[in-house]
Amino acid sequence: MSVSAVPAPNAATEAWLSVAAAARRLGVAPATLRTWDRRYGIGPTAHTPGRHRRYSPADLARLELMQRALVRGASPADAAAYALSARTVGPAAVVPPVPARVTEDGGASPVELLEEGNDGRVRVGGRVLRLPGASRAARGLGRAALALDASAVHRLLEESIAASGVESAWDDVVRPVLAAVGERWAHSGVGVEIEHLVSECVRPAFGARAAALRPVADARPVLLGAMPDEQHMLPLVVLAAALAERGIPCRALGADLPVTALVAAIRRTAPVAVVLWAQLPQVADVGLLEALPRTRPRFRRYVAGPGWDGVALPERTGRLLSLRAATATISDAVLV
Ligand code: B12
Repeated sequence: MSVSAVPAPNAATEAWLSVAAAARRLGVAPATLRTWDRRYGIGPTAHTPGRHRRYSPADLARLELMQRALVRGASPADAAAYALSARTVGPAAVVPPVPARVTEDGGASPVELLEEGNDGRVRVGGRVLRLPGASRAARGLGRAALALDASAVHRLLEESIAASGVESAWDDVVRPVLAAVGERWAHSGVGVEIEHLVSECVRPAFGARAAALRPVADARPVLLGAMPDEQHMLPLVVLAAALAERGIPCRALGADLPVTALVAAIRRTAPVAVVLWAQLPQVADVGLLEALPRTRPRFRRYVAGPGWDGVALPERTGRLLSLRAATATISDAVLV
Protein backbone atom coordinates (compact mmCIF):
# COMPACT_ATOMS: atom_id res chain seq x y z
CA MET A 1 0.00 0.00 0.00
CA SER A 2 1.35 3.42 -0.85
CA VAL A 3 0.34 6.91 0.21
CA SER A 4 -0.15 9.60 -2.43
CA ALA A 5 -0.98 13.27 -2.26
CA VAL A 6 -4.46 13.00 -3.75
CA PRO A 7 -6.40 15.98 -2.40
CA ALA A 8 -9.26 15.35 0.01
CA PRO A 9 -12.61 16.96 -0.87
CA ASN A 10 -13.12 20.47 0.34
CA ALA A 11 -16.60 21.51 -0.72
CA ALA A 12 -16.27 24.92 0.82
CA THR A 13 -13.33 26.07 -1.28
CA GLU A 14 -13.29 24.04 -4.46
CA ALA A 15 -15.74 24.12 -7.34
CA TRP A 16 -17.81 21.07 -8.11
CA LEU A 17 -17.80 20.29 -11.80
CA SER A 18 -20.49 19.35 -14.28
CA VAL A 19 -19.98 16.22 -16.42
CA ALA A 20 -18.77 18.36 -19.33
CA ALA A 21 -16.30 20.31 -17.18
CA ALA A 22 -14.99 17.17 -15.46
CA ALA A 23 -14.58 15.50 -18.86
CA ARG A 24 -12.61 18.51 -20.12
CA ARG A 25 -10.41 18.46 -17.02
CA LEU A 26 -9.65 14.76 -17.50
CA GLY A 27 -9.29 14.88 -21.29
CA VAL A 28 -12.04 12.33 -21.99
CA ALA A 29 -15.45 12.55 -23.67
CA PRO A 30 -18.47 13.28 -21.42
CA ALA A 31 -20.02 10.06 -22.75
CA THR A 32 -17.01 8.15 -21.38
CA LEU A 33 -17.59 9.58 -17.89
CA ARG A 34 -21.29 8.63 -18.06
CA THR A 35 -20.34 5.12 -19.19
CA TRP A 36 -17.85 4.73 -16.36
CA ASP A 37 -20.49 5.90 -13.90
CA ARG A 38 -23.18 3.57 -15.25
CA ARG A 39 -20.97 0.55 -15.79
CA TYR A 40 -18.46 0.70 -12.95
CA GLY A 41 -20.18 2.95 -10.41
CA ILE A 42 -17.43 5.55 -10.52
CA GLY A 43 -19.26 8.84 -10.81
CA PRO A 44 -20.29 11.84 -8.77
CA THR A 45 -20.98 10.76 -5.20
CA ALA A 46 -23.19 13.64 -4.02
CA HIS A 47 -25.83 16.13 -5.16
CA THR A 48 -25.35 19.91 -5.11
CA PRO A 49 -28.18 22.18 -3.90
CA GLY A 50 -29.50 22.23 -7.50
CA ARG A 51 -30.67 18.90 -8.85
CA HIS A 52 -27.66 18.20 -11.09
CA ARG A 53 -25.09 15.71 -9.96
CA ARG A 54 -21.64 17.26 -9.90
CA TYR A 55 -18.12 15.90 -9.53
CA SER A 56 -16.39 16.86 -6.30
CA PRO A 57 -12.58 17.17 -6.06
CA ALA A 58 -12.52 13.71 -4.43
CA ASP A 59 -14.56 12.27 -7.34
CA LEU A 60 -12.08 13.81 -9.78
CA ALA A 61 -9.13 12.46 -7.80
CA ARG A 62 -10.71 9.00 -8.00
CA LEU A 63 -11.15 9.33 -11.78
CA GLU A 64 -7.53 10.41 -12.12
CA LEU A 65 -6.50 7.25 -10.29
CA MET A 66 -8.65 5.26 -12.71
CA GLN A 67 -6.95 6.94 -15.67
CA ARG A 68 -3.53 6.21 -14.22
CA ALA A 69 -4.41 2.53 -13.89
CA LEU A 70 -5.80 2.46 -17.46
CA VAL A 71 -2.61 3.99 -18.78
CA ARG A 72 -0.68 1.21 -17.05
CA GLY A 73 -2.70 -1.39 -18.95
CA ALA A 74 -5.42 -2.32 -16.42
CA SER A 75 -8.87 -3.15 -17.81
CA PRO A 76 -11.53 -0.47 -17.17
CA ALA A 77 -13.25 -2.73 -14.62
CA ASP A 78 -10.00 -3.30 -12.69
CA ALA A 79 -9.02 0.36 -12.98
CA ALA A 80 -12.39 1.48 -11.57
CA ALA A 81 -12.24 -1.06 -8.73
CA TYR A 82 -8.74 0.15 -7.92
CA ALA A 83 -9.78 3.80 -7.89
CA LEU A 84 -12.89 3.10 -5.81
CA SER A 85 -10.80 1.21 -3.24
CA ALA A 86 -8.72 4.34 -2.48
CA ARG A 87 -9.70 5.69 0.95
CA THR A 88 -9.75 9.42 1.68
CA VAL A 89 -8.33 10.15 5.11
CA GLY A 90 -7.71 13.72 6.20
CA PRO A 91 -5.64 15.73 3.72
CA ALA A 92 -4.39 12.73 1.74
CA ALA A 93 -5.83 9.61 0.20
CA VAL A 94 -4.42 6.15 0.86
CA VAL A 95 -4.30 4.26 -2.42
CA PRO A 96 -3.46 0.61 -3.11
CA PRO A 97 -0.75 -0.33 -5.66
CA VAL A 98 -1.81 0.37 -9.26
CA PRO A 99 -2.94 -2.84 -10.97
CA ALA A 100 -0.29 -3.12 -13.68
CA ARG A 101 -0.73 -5.80 -16.34
CA VAL A 102 2.39 -5.03 -18.30
CA THR A 103 3.88 -8.51 -18.38
CA GLU A 104 0.88 -10.56 -19.39
CA ASP A 105 -0.95 -10.79 -22.65
CA GLY A 106 -4.04 -12.68 -21.66
CA GLY A 107 -6.19 -10.94 -24.28
CA ALA A 108 -8.85 -8.39 -23.51
CA SER A 109 -11.65 -9.20 -21.11
CA PRO A 110 -15.21 -8.93 -22.52
CA VAL A 111 -15.67 -5.74 -20.52
CA GLU A 112 -12.55 -4.24 -22.00
CA LEU A 113 -13.55 -5.18 -25.54
CA LEU A 114 -16.88 -3.49 -24.96
CA GLU A 115 -15.16 -0.40 -23.57
CA GLU A 116 -12.72 -0.21 -26.48
CA GLY A 117 -15.41 -0.59 -29.10
CA ASN A 118 -14.44 -4.18 -29.95
CA ASP A 119 -12.31 -2.85 -32.81
CA GLY A 120 -8.80 -2.95 -31.38
CA ARG A 121 -8.68 0.80 -30.88
CA VAL A 122 -7.48 2.61 -27.78
CA ARG A 123 -8.93 6.01 -27.04
CA VAL A 124 -7.82 8.89 -24.86
CA GLY A 125 -9.71 12.18 -24.84
CA GLY A 126 -11.07 11.84 -28.37
CA ARG A 127 -7.74 10.65 -29.83
CA VAL A 128 -7.74 7.13 -31.25
CA LEU A 129 -4.96 4.65 -31.99
CA ARG A 130 -5.65 1.47 -33.98
CA LEU A 131 -3.96 -1.51 -32.30
CA PRO A 132 -5.81 -4.61 -33.56
CA GLY A 133 -4.53 -7.80 -31.94
CA ALA A 134 -2.02 -5.91 -29.81
CA SER A 135 -0.99 -7.13 -26.37
CA ARG A 136 -2.46 -5.59 -23.23
CA ALA A 137 0.92 -3.97 -22.55
CA ALA A 138 0.94 -2.43 -26.04
CA ARG A 139 -2.55 -1.02 -25.48
CA GLY A 140 -1.40 0.46 -22.16
CA LEU A 141 1.58 2.02 -23.91
CA GLY A 142 -0.73 3.30 -26.66
CA ARG A 143 -2.96 5.00 -24.10
CA ALA A 144 0.01 6.55 -22.31
CA ALA A 145 1.37 7.78 -25.65
CA LEU A 146 -1.96 9.30 -26.69
CA ALA A 147 -2.16 11.03 -23.30
CA LEU A 148 1.41 12.35 -23.83
CA ASP A 149 2.16 10.94 -20.39
CA ALA A 150 5.95 10.64 -20.70
CA SER A 151 6.53 9.23 -17.23
CA ALA A 152 3.94 6.49 -17.78
CA VAL A 153 5.47 5.70 -21.20
CA HIS A 154 8.91 5.46 -19.63
CA ARG A 155 7.70 3.30 -16.74
CA LEU A 156 5.84 0.95 -19.08
CA LEU A 157 8.93 0.57 -21.27
CA GLU A 158 11.16 -0.20 -18.30
CA GLU A 159 8.65 -2.70 -16.96
CA SER A 160 8.27 -4.43 -20.33
CA ILE A 161 12.03 -4.71 -20.83
CA ALA A 162 12.55 -6.03 -17.28
CA ALA A 163 9.66 -8.48 -17.56
CA SER A 164 10.21 -9.99 -21.00
CA GLY A 165 13.56 -8.82 -22.35
CA VAL A 166 14.51 -6.47 -25.14
CA GLU A 167 13.25 -8.49 -28.12
CA SER A 168 9.73 -9.07 -26.78
CA ALA A 169 9.44 -5.56 -25.39
CA TRP A 170 10.23 -4.18 -28.85
CA ASP A 171 8.31 -6.63 -31.04
CA ASP A 172 5.22 -7.10 -28.87
CA VAL A 173 4.89 -3.74 -27.12
CA VAL A 174 6.79 -0.85 -28.72
CA ARG A 175 6.77 -1.69 -32.42
CA PRO A 176 2.96 -2.04 -32.72
CA VAL A 177 2.51 1.33 -31.04
CA LEU A 178 5.09 3.04 -33.27
CA ALA A 179 3.51 1.51 -36.36
CA ALA A 180 0.04 2.66 -35.22
CA VAL A 181 1.30 6.17 -34.48
CA GLY A 182 2.91 6.26 -37.94
CA GLU A 183 -0.33 5.06 -39.56
CA ARG A 184 -2.34 7.68 -37.69
CA TRP A 185 0.01 10.38 -38.94
CA ALA A 186 -0.08 9.05 -42.51
CA HIS A 187 -3.91 9.12 -42.55
CA SER A 188 -4.60 12.30 -40.64
CA GLY A 189 -1.38 14.32 -40.59
CA VAL A 190 -1.62 14.63 -36.81
CA GLY A 191 0.30 13.15 -33.91
CA VAL A 192 3.91 14.04 -34.69
CA GLU A 193 4.21 15.10 -31.04
CA ILE A 194 3.26 11.55 -30.00
CA GLU A 195 5.92 10.15 -32.36
CA HIS A 196 8.52 12.43 -30.79
CA LEU A 197 7.47 11.75 -27.21
CA VAL A 198 7.54 7.96 -27.61
CA SER A 199 10.88 8.14 -29.45
CA GLU A 200 12.38 10.26 -26.68
CA CYS A 201 11.34 7.62 -24.14
CA VAL A 202 12.36 4.57 -26.19
CA ARG A 203 15.93 5.76 -26.61
CA PRO A 204 16.86 6.06 -22.91
CA ALA A 205 14.82 3.02 -21.84
CA PHE A 206 16.58 0.61 -24.23
CA GLY A 207 19.85 2.52 -23.91
CA ALA A 208 19.82 2.01 -20.15
CA ARG A 209 19.32 -1.73 -20.65
CA ALA A 210 22.41 -1.88 -22.88
CA ALA A 211 24.45 0.24 -20.46
CA ALA A 212 23.55 -2.00 -17.52
CA LEU A 213 25.04 -5.12 -19.13
CA ARG A 214 28.70 -6.09 -19.20
CA PRO A 215 30.07 -7.11 -22.62
CA VAL A 216 32.44 -10.02 -23.20
CA ALA A 217 35.94 -8.73 -22.40
CA ASP A 218 38.14 -7.82 -25.39
CA ALA A 219 35.39 -8.52 -27.93
CA ARG A 220 35.50 -6.41 -31.09
CA PRO A 221 32.43 -4.17 -31.25
CA VAL A 222 29.56 -4.00 -33.71
CA LEU A 223 29.16 -0.52 -35.22
CA LEU A 224 25.57 0.67 -35.66
CA GLY A 225 24.64 3.79 -37.60
CA ALA A 226 21.82 5.30 -39.62
CA MET A 227 22.57 6.38 -43.18
CA PRO A 228 23.30 10.05 -43.93
CA ASP A 229 20.04 12.10 -43.90
CA GLU A 230 18.25 9.34 -42.00
CA GLN A 231 16.69 10.51 -38.71
CA HIS A 232 15.10 7.17 -37.86
CA MET A 233 17.36 5.11 -35.63
CA LEU A 234 15.33 3.57 -32.78
CA PRO A 235 15.72 0.00 -34.13
CA LEU A 236 19.50 0.40 -33.78
CA VAL A 237 19.21 1.46 -30.14
CA VAL A 238 17.10 -1.61 -29.56
CA LEU A 239 19.52 -3.84 -31.49
CA ALA A 240 22.39 -2.57 -29.32
CA ALA A 241 20.41 -3.57 -26.22
CA ALA A 242 19.53 -7.00 -27.64
CA LEU A 243 23.19 -7.65 -28.52
CA ALA A 244 24.24 -6.43 -25.06
CA GLU A 245 21.95 -9.10 -23.59
CA ARG A 246 24.26 -11.60 -25.38
CA GLY A 247 27.43 -9.91 -24.17
CA ILE A 248 28.22 -8.38 -27.59
CA PRO A 249 29.55 -4.81 -27.36
CA CYS A 250 28.23 -2.16 -29.76
CA ARG A 251 29.10 1.37 -30.69
CA ALA A 252 25.79 3.04 -31.54
CA LEU A 253 26.58 6.08 -33.69
CA GLY A 254 23.03 7.36 -34.04
CA ALA A 255 21.06 9.10 -36.75
CA ASP A 256 22.26 10.84 -39.92
CA LEU A 257 25.82 9.52 -39.67
CA PRO A 258 28.21 11.29 -42.08
CA VAL A 259 30.31 8.92 -44.22
CA THR A 260 33.55 10.45 -42.96
CA ALA A 261 32.50 9.77 -39.36
CA LEU A 262 31.57 6.19 -40.19
CA VAL A 263 34.91 5.60 -41.90
CA ALA A 264 36.79 7.15 -38.96
CA ALA A 265 34.89 4.95 -36.50
CA ILE A 266 35.66 1.83 -38.55
CA ARG A 267 39.38 2.64 -38.55
CA ARG A 268 39.45 3.44 -34.84
CA THR A 269 37.41 0.55 -33.43
CA ALA A 270 38.24 -2.38 -35.77
CA PRO A 271 34.62 -3.57 -35.65
CA VAL A 272 33.59 -7.16 -36.14
CA ALA A 273 30.49 -5.97 -38.02
CA VAL A 274 28.87 -2.76 -39.32
CA VAL A 275 25.08 -2.32 -39.55
CA LEU A 276 23.62 0.57 -41.57
CA TRP A 277 19.96 1.49 -41.09
CA ALA A 278 17.77 3.04 -43.82
CA GLN A 279 14.12 3.61 -42.97
CA LEU A 280 13.56 5.78 -46.03
CA PRO A 281 14.27 4.50 -49.57
CA GLN A 282 15.93 7.74 -50.65
CA VAL A 283 18.82 7.29 -48.19
CA ALA A 284 19.60 3.67 -49.11
CA ASP A 285 22.81 4.45 -51.02
CA VAL A 286 24.70 1.42 -52.33
CA GLY A 287 27.63 3.66 -53.28
CA LEU A 288 28.31 4.30 -49.60
CA LEU A 289 28.54 0.57 -48.91
CA GLU A 290 31.10 0.17 -51.67
CA ALA A 291 33.12 3.10 -50.37
CA LEU A 292 33.69 1.61 -46.92
CA PRO A 293 37.37 0.89 -46.18
CA ARG A 294 38.83 -2.62 -46.23
CA THR A 295 40.37 -3.52 -42.90
CA ARG A 296 42.43 -6.32 -41.37
CA PRO A 297 40.85 -8.13 -39.66
CA ARG A 298 37.79 -7.78 -41.87
CA PHE A 299 34.36 -6.75 -40.70
CA ARG A 300 31.00 -8.08 -41.80
CA ARG A 301 28.70 -5.63 -43.54
CA TYR A 302 24.93 -5.58 -42.96
CA VAL A 303 22.08 -3.33 -43.99
CA ALA A 304 18.72 -3.11 -42.23
CA GLY A 305 15.43 -1.22 -42.42
CA PRO A 306 12.64 -0.99 -45.00
CA GLY A 307 14.58 1.62 -47.01
CA TRP A 308 16.71 -1.21 -48.45
CA ASP A 309 13.65 -3.09 -49.82
CA GLY A 310 14.22 -3.94 -53.49
CA VAL A 311 17.77 -2.57 -53.51
CA ALA A 312 20.38 -4.79 -55.25
CA LEU A 313 23.11 -5.13 -52.64
CA PRO A 314 26.82 -5.48 -53.38
CA GLU A 315 28.59 -8.77 -52.66
CA ARG A 316 29.22 -9.76 -49.07
CA THR A 317 26.49 -7.47 -47.75
CA GLY A 318 23.90 -9.14 -45.53
CA ARG A 319 20.31 -7.92 -45.10
CA LEU A 320 18.82 -8.03 -41.59
CA LEU A 321 15.03 -8.24 -41.71
CA SER A 322 13.91 -8.23 -38.08
CA LEU A 323 15.30 -7.62 -34.61
CA ARG A 324 15.35 -11.33 -33.78
CA ALA A 325 16.98 -12.23 -37.11
CA ALA A 326 19.54 -9.46 -36.66
CA THR A 327 20.43 -10.55 -33.13
CA ALA A 328 20.73 -14.19 -34.16
CA THR A 329 22.71 -13.48 -37.36
CA ILE A 330 25.17 -11.15 -35.68
CA SER A 331 25.56 -13.40 -32.63
CA ASP A 332 26.30 -16.39 -34.88
CA ALA A 333 28.82 -14.38 -36.88
CA VAL A 334 30.54 -12.87 -33.87
CA LEU A 335 30.49 -15.60 -31.28
CA VAL A 336 32.21 -18.29 -33.39
C1 B12 B 1 9.40 7.36 -34.74
C2 B12 B 1 9.27 7.87 -36.16
C3 B12 B 1 9.93 9.04 -36.50
C4 B12 B 1 10.86 9.76 -35.55
C5 B12 B 1 12.20 8.99 -35.51
C6 B12 B 1 12.86 9.06 -34.15
C7 B12 B 1 14.09 8.21 -34.05
N1 B12 B 1 15.00 8.69 -33.25
O1 B12 B 1 14.23 7.16 -34.66
C8 B12 B 1 10.96 11.16 -36.21
C9 B12 B 1 9.93 12.06 -35.58
C10 B12 B 1 12.33 11.83 -36.16
C11 B12 B 1 10.51 10.86 -37.64
C12 B12 B 1 10.76 11.70 -38.70
C13 B12 B 1 10.25 11.50 -39.99
N2 B12 B 1 9.43 10.52 -40.38
CO1 B12 B 1 9.02 9.00 -39.27
N3 B12 B 1 8.30 7.58 -38.34
C14 B12 B 1 8.50 7.16 -37.13
C15 B12 B 1 7.71 5.87 -36.88
C16 B12 B 1 6.47 6.20 -36.08
C17 B12 B 1 8.50 4.76 -36.18
C18 B12 B 1 9.88 4.51 -36.83
C19 B12 B 1 10.48 3.23 -36.35
O2 B12 B 1 11.24 3.19 -35.40
N4 B12 B 1 10.10 2.09 -37.01
C20 B12 B 1 10.55 0.77 -36.65
C21 B12 B 1 9.39 -0.21 -36.69
C22 B12 B 1 8.36 0.27 -35.68
O3 B12 B 1 8.88 -0.19 -37.99
P1 B12 B 1 8.25 -1.48 -38.69
O4 B12 B 1 7.71 -1.05 -39.99
O5 B12 B 1 7.35 -2.19 -37.76
O6 B12 B 1 9.53 -2.41 -38.89
C23 B12 B 1 9.75 -3.21 -40.01
C24 B12 B 1 11.21 -3.44 -40.26
O7 B12 B 1 11.90 -2.27 -40.04
C25 B12 B 1 11.61 -4.57 -39.38
N5 B12 B 1 12.15 -4.20 -38.09
C26 B12 B 1 11.46 -3.71 -37.05
N6 B12 B 1 12.29 -3.52 -36.01
C27 B12 B 1 13.53 -3.90 -36.39
C28 B12 B 1 14.73 -3.92 -35.72
C29 B12 B 1 15.88 -4.35 -36.37
C30 B12 B 1 17.19 -4.35 -35.66
C31 B12 B 1 15.79 -4.82 -37.70
C32 B12 B 1 17.01 -5.30 -38.39
C33 B12 B 1 14.57 -4.82 -38.37
C34 B12 B 1 13.44 -4.37 -37.71
O8 B12 B 1 10.45 -5.28 -39.17
C35 B12 B 1 9.29 -4.57 -39.69
C36 B12 B 1 8.78 -5.29 -40.92
O9 B12 B 1 9.47 -4.91 -42.08
C37 B12 B 1 7.41 5.43 -38.34
C38 B12 B 1 6.20 4.52 -38.53
C39 B12 B 1 6.66 3.09 -38.86
N7 B12 B 1 5.74 2.26 -39.20
O10 B12 B 1 7.81 2.73 -38.80
C40 B12 B 1 7.37 6.77 -39.10
C41 B12 B 1 7.78 6.76 -40.58
C42 B12 B 1 8.96 5.83 -40.80
N8 B12 B 1 8.18 8.14 -40.77
C43 B12 B 1 7.86 8.61 -41.94
C44 B12 B 1 8.14 9.91 -42.40
C45 B12 B 1 7.54 10.30 -43.73
C46 B12 B 1 8.93 10.78 -41.64
C47 B12 B 1 9.37 12.17 -42.06
C48 B12 B 1 9.81 12.32 -43.52
C49 B12 B 1 8.23 13.17 -41.89
C50 B12 B 1 7.77 13.32 -40.52
N9 B12 B 1 6.90 12.42 -40.03
O11 B12 B 1 8.18 14.27 -39.88
C51 B12 B 1 10.54 12.42 -41.11
C52 B12 B 1 11.84 11.93 -41.80
C53 B12 B 1 13.07 12.55 -41.29
C54 B12 B 1 14.27 11.88 -41.93
N10 B12 B 1 14.92 12.56 -42.85
O12 B12 B 1 14.62 10.77 -41.61
C55 B12 B 1 7.13 7.57 -42.78
C56 B12 B 1 8.05 6.97 -43.86
C57 B12 B 1 7.31 6.73 -45.17
C58 B12 B 1 8.27 6.24 -46.21
N11 B12 B 1 8.38 4.93 -46.37
O13 B12 B 1 8.90 7.03 -46.85
C59 B12 B 1 6.66 6.56 -41.68
C60 B12 B 1 6.55 5.08 -42.15
C61 B12 B 1 5.29 7.06 -41.18
C62 B12 B 1 4.19 6.78 -42.18
N12 B12 B 1 3.30 5.84 -41.90
O14 B12 B 1 4.11 7.42 -43.20
N13 B12 B 1 9.84 9.69 -37.70
